[in-house]
Amino acid sequence: SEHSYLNLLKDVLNNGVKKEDRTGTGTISVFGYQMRFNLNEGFPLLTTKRVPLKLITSELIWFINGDTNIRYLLQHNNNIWNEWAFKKWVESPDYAGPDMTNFGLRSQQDEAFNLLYLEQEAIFKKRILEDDDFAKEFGDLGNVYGKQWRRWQTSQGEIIDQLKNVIEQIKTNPDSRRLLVTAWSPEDVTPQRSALPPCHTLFQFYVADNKLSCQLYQRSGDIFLGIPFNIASYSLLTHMIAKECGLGVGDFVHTIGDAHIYLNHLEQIEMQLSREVRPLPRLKINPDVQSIFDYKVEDIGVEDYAPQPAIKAPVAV
Ligand code: THF
Repeated sequence: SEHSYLNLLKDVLNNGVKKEDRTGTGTISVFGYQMRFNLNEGFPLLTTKRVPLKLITSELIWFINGDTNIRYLLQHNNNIWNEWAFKKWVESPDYAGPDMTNFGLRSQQDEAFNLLYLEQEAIFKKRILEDDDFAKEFGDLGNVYGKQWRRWQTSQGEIIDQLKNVIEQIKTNPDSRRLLVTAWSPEDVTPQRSALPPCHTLFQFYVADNKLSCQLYQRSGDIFLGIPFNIASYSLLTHMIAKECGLGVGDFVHTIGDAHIYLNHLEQIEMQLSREVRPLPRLKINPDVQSIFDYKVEDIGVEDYAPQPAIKAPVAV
């Protein structure tokens, strides 16, 4: 239930160690943590703050479609991957605007700079949406999830559709202990090949009693902003695949390596922990969609979702 997540927040606040990180923000962190959500108890979308399911759905459909270009996300008013594409642009010879070095931190600390940043970000978004060549060059994040799940490239030049294959295996060989999809490729985790090495390294399915369970190994998790998205996203994926395979749903097991709270999220977390938990919503999937590859954002929704208000927080880049 949602308490698994709230306990994660409390455990890291109480037992986490201070640790510097790539982004320069600073974190408190623990290593090795596991949560379990029984998907029959409701859909695990947090109620102690509003979590935007529309953004989670469009991101997941983007992955499932094998897309790695943020243009699709922007067309769905989804801005959660902008910073990583923007970074590539402002560090390229093509960029001629004001210096954007370290824009993530500076935009939080310097209001004048923040205005410059917002201006450049708006220009960037408009060009991604309107200019095909620009979008091809600067909208693509490289070998991120969509590519790795659907178009894994082998050193022999073959393409492997891991997602399609795992669904086929769940249908024909449900007792298999090899129902895995990996996003992590040692060849690809260089800045040239992917904007951000995948946080969701690997996931595995498990079928028992005609129910489909899923476990994610996440190497690194931003507990306040990312983890609530990730829980809902993999739970939704499990529902979609279970439906396609004629199975019920079991558990979503979430295993995290470096589970961290950014130091600029502490006040938000204190507020969230002071709130009462409400009943989880129920997932509604359009029953007419047969294949996981045919979903549109409108096909997914929740019922009886009555969360407390959203809590804003800066994302570390
Ligand atoms: N980097 C960091 N630092 N944290 C992450 O969670 C993260 N992600 C993805 C890639 N890199 C990451 C991007 N996922 C939000 C949520 C998920 C993200 C990125 C950002 C976020 O800001 N959510 C807001 C709402 C945003 C909005 O309404 O536009 C929220 O309040 O939940 C790990 O997957």
